[in-house]
Amino acid sequence: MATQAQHDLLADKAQQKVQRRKRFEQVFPLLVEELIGYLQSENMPADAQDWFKRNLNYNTPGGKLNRGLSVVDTVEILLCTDTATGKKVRELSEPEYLKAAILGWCVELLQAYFLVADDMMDASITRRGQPCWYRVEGVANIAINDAFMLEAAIYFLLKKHFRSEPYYGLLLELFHDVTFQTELGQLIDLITAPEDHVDLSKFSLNKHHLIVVYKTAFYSFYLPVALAMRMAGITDDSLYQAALDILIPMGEYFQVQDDYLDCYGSPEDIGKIGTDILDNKCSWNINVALANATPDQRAILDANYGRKDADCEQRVKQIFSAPNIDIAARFERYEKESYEKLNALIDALPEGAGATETSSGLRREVFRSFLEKVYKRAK
Ligand code: DMA
Ligand code: MG
Ligand code: MG
Ligand code: MG
Repeated sequence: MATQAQHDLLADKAQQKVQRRKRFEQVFPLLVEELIGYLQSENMPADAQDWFKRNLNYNTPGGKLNRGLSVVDTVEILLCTDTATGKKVRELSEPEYLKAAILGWCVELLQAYFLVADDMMDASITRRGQPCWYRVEGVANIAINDAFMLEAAIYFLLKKHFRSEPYYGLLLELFHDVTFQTELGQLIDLITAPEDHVDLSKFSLNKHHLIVVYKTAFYSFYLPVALAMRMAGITDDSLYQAALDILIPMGEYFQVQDDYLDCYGSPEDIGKIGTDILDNKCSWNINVALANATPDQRAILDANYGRKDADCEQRVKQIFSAPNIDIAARFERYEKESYEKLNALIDALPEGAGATETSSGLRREVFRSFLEKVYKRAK
């Protein structure tokens, strides 16, 4: 049983988490003001200003904010840890915090941009507990331009706040590179799941690996940490490679969770209604099922997967939970093994590698705190 002291410590940690999130959220309205200020300066009509504001507020906050908060957390770990003792020795200054938070919101804007488009392409219904943006009254295909505008907001904010920094070009390069990688991932996700032609023999866990690394891991895991490393003045390429070597498998684990929750999460928790079976997606669930199905089960999967029909979807779900397939049990095992594997990777990282006058070098805590945000998540 937990002692009173342990209990207090946990309550304290939970409280800190709420505060960190609140402080980060308070920055967003300032950025909206700056963006709308630009439209005003260009004499855009009031209805255009209102539309953009609604787009920004509907699609950017309201998620878990793991990506954005990880930028702030990483900057704090890199700048405020004493290299020798590994202890936190100071707080971020207000200007440092603001810069880190702006980079964090730029990652959240990138995410908003991808999600608005993703929901149209995946024919999804809800996102973060509300209708997908393209399904809001009067929006429809305007959502395509709205997605582009969410992306444009990133570069407006980067220019405004980072143009005079020596690492400005490197931030742009990072955003451009991971955007291209994510779009490659979305491309292979979509062409592996044609709407009118189901062919489960095209799927494999190898294919799945390629899709999820590109569509999710680079922008969701590598980008936040790499941005923070740039801001902390880390220049050694090998440290970016070391970060990538941990964050790509962490991102893969995260997308397997997403695939699992698409079928087994509750819409109240995950804020969205799963569409992967209807959409013929090359998800983790179907690949694990294919690897373990009997010929009879395989025939049922062939006949029912990827059909836009709720009864077909149910039949697929039944196969997923058959005793010899039992996706839920296999996922539980996968989750445990991934957690152990990721912790081993983190433990092997040389603590404080690349330390300089201004930064404590790469710290294991950067990766631990990111992993703790997603481990055993239900949403
Ligand atoms: C997520 O893929 C990838 C991007 C780039 C948004 P997904 O369609 O599985 O995401 P979700 O389940 O959130 O719609
Ligand atoms: Mg989707
Ligand atoms: Mg998708
Ligand atoms: Mg999904």
